[in-house]
Amino acid sequence: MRALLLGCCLLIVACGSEPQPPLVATDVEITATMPGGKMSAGYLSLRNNSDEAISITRVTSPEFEAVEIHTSFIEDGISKMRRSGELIIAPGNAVTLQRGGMHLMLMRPTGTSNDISLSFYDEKMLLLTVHTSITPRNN
Ligand SMILES: [Cu+2]
Repeated sequence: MRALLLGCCLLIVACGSEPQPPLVATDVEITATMPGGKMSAGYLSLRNNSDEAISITRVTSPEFEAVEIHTSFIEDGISKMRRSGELIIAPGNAVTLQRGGMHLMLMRPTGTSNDISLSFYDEKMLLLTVHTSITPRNN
């Protein structure tokens, strides 16, 4: 009986009862769409507190029809962007999505809500859901 109990405890530890959640988002900013526009950009930092690389392959939001992970780059002096595949965060590392670099492209708002939720998935499951508000455009 004792052996069985010990076995259960080990199993729980092995499954990762870590003090911190494996993936943490900070400094989340969602830009307002341009007047008449259909796109917002999302910036944030994602920290991987786990012992394994995290690969984000899909981001969704009920407030937008589509969310893509994009990379900005300069080509012939012009700032462009392309859709990038997965977003990989090494164990113990953080990745910052920011202006001029990787960002989230939030396309075609489904309504007029300023309250946004973003869900981050890997190949298998939901990793994290973040709730935030659109940052007002100051012009
Ligand atoms: Cu983009």
